[in-house]
Amino acid sequence: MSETAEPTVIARREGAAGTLLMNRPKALNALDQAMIRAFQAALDAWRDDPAVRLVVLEGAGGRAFCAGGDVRRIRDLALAGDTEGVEAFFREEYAVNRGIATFGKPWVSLIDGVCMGGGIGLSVHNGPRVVTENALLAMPETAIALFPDVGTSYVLPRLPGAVGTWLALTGARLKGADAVHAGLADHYVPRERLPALRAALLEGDAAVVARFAEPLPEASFAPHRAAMDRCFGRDSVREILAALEAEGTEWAAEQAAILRRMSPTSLCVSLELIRRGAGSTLDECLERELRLTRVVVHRHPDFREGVRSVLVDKDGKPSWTPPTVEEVDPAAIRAMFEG
Ligand code: QUE
Repeated sequence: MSETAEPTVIARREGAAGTLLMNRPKALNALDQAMIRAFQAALDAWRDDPAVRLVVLEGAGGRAFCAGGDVRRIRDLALAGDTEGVEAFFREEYAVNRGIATFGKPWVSLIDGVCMGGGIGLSVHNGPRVVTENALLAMPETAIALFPDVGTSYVLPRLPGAVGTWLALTGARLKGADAVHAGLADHYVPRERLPALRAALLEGDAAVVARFAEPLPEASFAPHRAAMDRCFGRDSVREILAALEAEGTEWAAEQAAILRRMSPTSLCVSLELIRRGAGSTLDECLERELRLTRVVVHRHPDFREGVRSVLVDKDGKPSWTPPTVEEVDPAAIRAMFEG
């Protein structure tokens, strides 16, 4: 506890903009409930305020935009059997994601550093979304046996080809330019130009972003796009693994090896969620995600085990139930969606 507790979200009016600075740099600006409530308060205060023409969102500390949600606390609440506490966290977080999508004014994210999970949810549903050469975007949830939430079950199936499925299942990290190619960001601006861009945005016209944008280098995953679509376009994780193993390339073998480390249940849940999301509205996706948190967080051992392995003990040796994709019962996955 620090005596001079700084707010973890610094919300200000600057010129014609509302500015939001996520300010928990030691936790890579991971979202806790106080931050989520600060976001909701800003949305409520600025939505109908004509003096606020746009919002600028940034992360403090130079390393991260936002690393995700406070999943360590979610795990503690789950271990304590606090279903209400867990429910409140996700309900409030997803309400913020919905509020950003329906804000009605530009919500400019300046992504200069790590942006994963919850950070994607704060940026992807509105725009323009700006990335620098220092940005690193990912949906890493299958490593902790969660699933792509914060409305990304709506976004991911709408990315080109099977890119969204690949991102969700492997947790692939995209650098700034790749994130634009994938459709998770709109503009690539060098980090050194951000202060000038920020100053220009305070005048209230989000279209200035285009003047700072630089041409994109080719996507680093471009050579693998055809194989990605061939393999990750399948309708079961078993088929995806079989397709990857049949490719016979180094890239495909790497992807299969990555999938083999993730929670098998989470892979199956995530794939089903993305496939269902393709035919749903954002609201329906957020509602489905919220229902799924109740099952995944409280009624399955993998989430606790995944957070333990990745964030608590950091041993990188999760023990999954069941341990392999081959042992996952498809009927059990369907049952998780029925609640
Ligand atoms: C998967 C995740 C998360 C993750 C790592 C994963 C996640 C998350 C964090 C995280 C990182 C740094 C922190 C923190 C949390 O890491 O959701 O508090 O300081 O929030 O492999 O889903």
